[in-house]
Amino acid sequence: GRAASAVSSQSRHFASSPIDHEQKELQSLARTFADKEFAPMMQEWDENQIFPVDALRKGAELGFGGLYTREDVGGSGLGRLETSVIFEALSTGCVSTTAYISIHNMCAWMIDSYGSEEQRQKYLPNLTSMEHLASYCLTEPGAGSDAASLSTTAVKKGSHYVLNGSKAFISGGGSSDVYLIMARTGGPGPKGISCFIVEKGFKGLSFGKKENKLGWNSQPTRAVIMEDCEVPVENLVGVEGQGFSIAMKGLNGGRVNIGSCSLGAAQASLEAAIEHVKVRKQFNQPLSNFQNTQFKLADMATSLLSSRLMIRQAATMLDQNDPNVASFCAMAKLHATDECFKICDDSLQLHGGYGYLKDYKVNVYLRDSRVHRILEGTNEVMRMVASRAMLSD
Ligand code: FAD
Ligand code: 2MC
Repeated sequence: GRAASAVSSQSRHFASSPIDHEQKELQSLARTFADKEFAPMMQEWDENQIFPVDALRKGAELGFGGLYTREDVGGSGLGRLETSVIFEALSTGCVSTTAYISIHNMCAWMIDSYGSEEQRQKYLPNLTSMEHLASYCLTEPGAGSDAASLSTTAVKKGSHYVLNGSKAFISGGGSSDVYLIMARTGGPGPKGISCFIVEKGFKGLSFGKKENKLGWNSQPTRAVIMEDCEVPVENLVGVEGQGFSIAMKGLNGGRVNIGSCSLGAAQASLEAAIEHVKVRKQFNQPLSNFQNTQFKLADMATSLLSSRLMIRQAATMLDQNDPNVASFCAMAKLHATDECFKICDDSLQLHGGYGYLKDYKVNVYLRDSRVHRILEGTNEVMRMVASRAMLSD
């Protein structure tokens, strides 16, 4: 793929678990891109809520639009471990923008894995180039953590399904061209849910106001509303009743991706803390001379490493189609998003009052990574998934 073949000469120190030569090259490629295209803009995109579509398309030229999508439709055909390494590196430049790319990638993978050949050929070339953008639509006002209780309906009428209902908190909502919408075609519970590809122009599809958020400001979040929305029958993904399973399998990868974005936030926050404590002096010496500072840095690096090891193990299990993958993805997401948020907060503390100023970057990493403990399944839901796997026979 494009990402796999591109090589960058720049190498950087990452406190890292073992990755091979090709993975290091991908890491370096993504970090160089993030340093050049994301990092200088991150604070402006955050402050002014700018969705940087041109930067996304530049990233797609390197293969970031379909990292784990097959190559015949323009994807990079990489594994989940490589994908995780790339999302971590990109997030050091902008967490919010990278997280949107990760959702787009999840949608492309769902069409690639469960869509018909016609759907693949129709939608994926434009998605892998990010000429078109994609959104994932599961959550509803009345169905968040209890996603299987969703109430959007899809009723088959001749050559179309007619969709009615609304989706809440949709990342990319209103800006994306393609929406993967989970809707009920059958009875209550997970088995009654189906997955549809809905295009922005389809009759009966509209959007709510842009939400004002604590972070993730470089991507719009809106409600997606369906009022007698007509979707051609050929836009059903897989078969009726398969939608919840497709949605959950997409999210296993999504949870590893979001965890990877938290790793990038923590890595960048740790790097910023190291720079700051070497330069800032109090009591006639650099902050780095105090044992509290030294121990704090050691603790931050230790929990970053444990998070990274768990995320990379879960990614490897996805690559290997391991039967226990759902609970490992859940535990990795739980651990990495909680620990990495704490690393961002510790970095802010080591910056003192300067950490609280918007002139410094650490506040953005903190705000952007806070939501990773809530979305793609709250960390309480992650505990549910992990404990159910342990307690089931
Ligand atoms: P609730 O389910 O109401 O949960 C509230 C609290 O109760 C949480 O702490 C939760 O853990 C806890 N809780 C709930 N049930 C239990 C239980 N059984 N046991 C213990 N505790 C429980 N969704 C999409 O489909 N697509 C998107 O693109 C998308 N993007 C998002 C972007 C942002 C910025 C945000 C904030 C959300 C996004 N979401 C998206 C929605 C997100 O997935 C949900 O917010 C999340 O799943 C939680 O649902 P909820 O907000 O309804 O919270
Ligand atoms: N991987 C594979 N299959 C899964 C799965 C997973 N992670 N989670 C559930 N399933 C399967 C499960 O095996 C079962 O299938 P089967 O009956 O064939 O055995 C089916 O799905 C139903 O599962 P449960 O019986 O566990 O259903 P229940 O309703 O009790 O709980 C729960 C499901 C809570 C795990 C699910 O609703 C959930 O994950 N909720 C959180 C919702 C969420 O993550 N939303 C994120 C929205 S996207 C987002 O935030 C973005 C930013 C994009």
